[in-house]
Amino acid sequence: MEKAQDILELERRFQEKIDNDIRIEPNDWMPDAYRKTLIRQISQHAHSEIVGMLPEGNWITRAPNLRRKAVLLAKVQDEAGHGLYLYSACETLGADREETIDDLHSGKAKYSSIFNYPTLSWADMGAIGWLVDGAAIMNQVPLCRCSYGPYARAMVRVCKEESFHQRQGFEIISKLAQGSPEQKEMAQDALNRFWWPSLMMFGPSDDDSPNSAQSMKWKIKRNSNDELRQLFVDVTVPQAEMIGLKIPDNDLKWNEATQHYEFGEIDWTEFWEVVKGNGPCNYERVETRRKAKENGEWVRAAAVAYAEKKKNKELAVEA
Ligand code: FAQ
Repeated sequence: MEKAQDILELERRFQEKIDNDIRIEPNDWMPDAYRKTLIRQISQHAHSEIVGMLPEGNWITRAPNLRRKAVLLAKVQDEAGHGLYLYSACETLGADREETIDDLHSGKAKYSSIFNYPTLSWADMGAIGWLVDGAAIMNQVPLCRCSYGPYARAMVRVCKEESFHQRQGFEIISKLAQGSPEQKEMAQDALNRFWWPSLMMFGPSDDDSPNSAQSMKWKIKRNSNDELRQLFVDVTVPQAEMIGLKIPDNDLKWNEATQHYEFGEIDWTEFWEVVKGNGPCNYERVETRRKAKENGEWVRAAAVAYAEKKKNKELAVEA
């Protein structure tokens, strides 16, 4: 057992490394609370990538042409890859992958609120790429400088792919916005439905974010929830104007003095309801993932049986 003084010294050295921007690696000493916070954030992030495949997966069979279908398929596969890097990063902290996934299936684990909204039209594929991937990049670019090495390195590749996703979404939405009146209406409707949930992706406002202060001290998070949300609004509003769509916020206005957009109040009651499991698609999303695991049981059993048979054969040859 480490003595209390030893732990204080270890903690002091740990924080010193963080303050000097020296990365923490899996075998380094770290406080339990740092490990727990990372497991919490990275596993939620992994679940978000995996559940995040579902709203877009819904449109793969109905993409309007072969090019759109191939691109959407590739994007959804990328999200699966992101989930796998992140589950691996979580394992480097000692988390058990199966238990982590079971927590998602039992409803114990959180994942991003945004994926509990339905995708009602093809334009939603544009809105998701443009807004949801756009918000994800804004939040994930600073995570490339996270103090924990495996998470930071995973984020570098994830951000490159997300930036392709954002552009493909913007291309879809801008084509629709320049199309027939019906297409433009579809694009506007998708923006109307996805705008506020996209702002909610950044999490509660700084005053109501219990984890932010410590996560910033540990340099897990480099910016606060509100800072990133503001950046997202500042970047996205001119993009909407450029393609002739209207952000659904009557309070939105440019502030010359601050050089930022002011925007209306987020419906935090809706946000917390969705986080608690009461959003439009929470039940359906978790149930789909649970069934996917159940239906894949025979594949895993066959793979294990094959591996055991192969091992026994090798042992017999050695004997
Ligand atoms: N939804 O104290 P904070 C993507 C929870 S990936 C649900 O501020 P923190 C790619 C939070 O967990 C999108 N829950 O927490 C893609 C905490 O609960 P806990 C996911 C939320 O961790 C695109 C409580 O509220 N990205 O989109 C949400 O310091 C297209 C208090 O909040 C990441 O996960 C929310 N929106 O800051 C895939 C990025 N917000 O755990 C497919 C990494 C907050 O104490 C298609 N994560 N909560 O019980 C982060 O940067 C942070 O975890 C935040 C939250 C900023 C999300």
